[in-house]
Amino acid sequence: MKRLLITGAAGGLGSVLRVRLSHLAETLRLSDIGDLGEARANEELVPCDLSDKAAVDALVDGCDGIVHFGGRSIEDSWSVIRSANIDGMFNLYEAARNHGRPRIVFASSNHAVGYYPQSQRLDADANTRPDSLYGVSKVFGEALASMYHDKFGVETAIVRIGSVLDKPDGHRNMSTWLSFDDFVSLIERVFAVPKLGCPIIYGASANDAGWWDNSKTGYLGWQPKDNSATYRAEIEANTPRPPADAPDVLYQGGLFTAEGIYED
Ligand code: NAI
Ligand code: 15L
Repeated sequence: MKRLLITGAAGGLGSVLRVRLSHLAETLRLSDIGDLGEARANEELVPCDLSDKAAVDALVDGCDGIVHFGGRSIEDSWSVIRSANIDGMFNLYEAARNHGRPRIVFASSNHAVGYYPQSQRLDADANTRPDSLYGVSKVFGEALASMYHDKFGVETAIVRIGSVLDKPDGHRNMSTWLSFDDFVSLIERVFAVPKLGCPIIYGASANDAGWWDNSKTGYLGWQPKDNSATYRAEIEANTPRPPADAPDVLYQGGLFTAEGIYED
């Protein structure tokens, strides 16, 4: 494609994937409210606050695809969540509707289903059970993507990301781990398939201890290769196991279920 927009490009995922996804487009348009550093050869930097509707409209103009990482990525007060994740999503989808309906990868989260017990296996048809205002904002984003698909034909890969890390570093993310390599291969498939639709995909590697079933999105041809089991001995040796009644052991969303409501 000619131009791929990555929002949240200064963040943890964006700063790695701006390099790992550069082959997907002639030009990467990188955006954030944070410091984006220097532009590399095929990059253009467009700072933008997602809550600014006019700025987001201009940001999306001319883009053939979008990887939407921008927004608050953990629990926070409602005003912060609303501005970045609710208003920001609406502004992005309005801009996509106005500018040629580019295909979108939406970084949803396991926290959209975080209150499910770890004993339960989920597929794309599971009802949402958000564990935080952050999780509620991801449920909103998923609903918005679905509506813009049905009403206007904007295609979105809704990726309920687990935990993207170089390697798993705790017992819970033996189940939730998504390697960078597997995430890159998923995004490649999203932009390669002729027809995407608006699927829900669980963003996890091929972990033996996984909780999620992606069989409904087999048509994407995504085959994650990494498996947290490679690191099991290391985790067992170095990381104390939390008590059996700890949120990190009971719920898929782990400690997010124990968050209160934050004041501004
Ligand atoms: P991050 O917090 O490191 O990056 C998010 C970026 O969004 C930051 O650079 C921040 O400056 C930017 N941002 C925040 N508010 C903004 C606004 N109003 N306008 C423009 N930019 C704004 O988060 P990370 O880890 O890179 O995650 C990226 C996305 O993936 C987030 O949407 C997060 O919710 C989602 N996700 C990440 C997971 C992970 O394992 N890292 C797991 C599940 C979901
Ligand atoms: C998320 O949604 C967060 O953005 C990330 O920072 C991690 O907490 C991840 O979920 C997780 O559940 O490990």
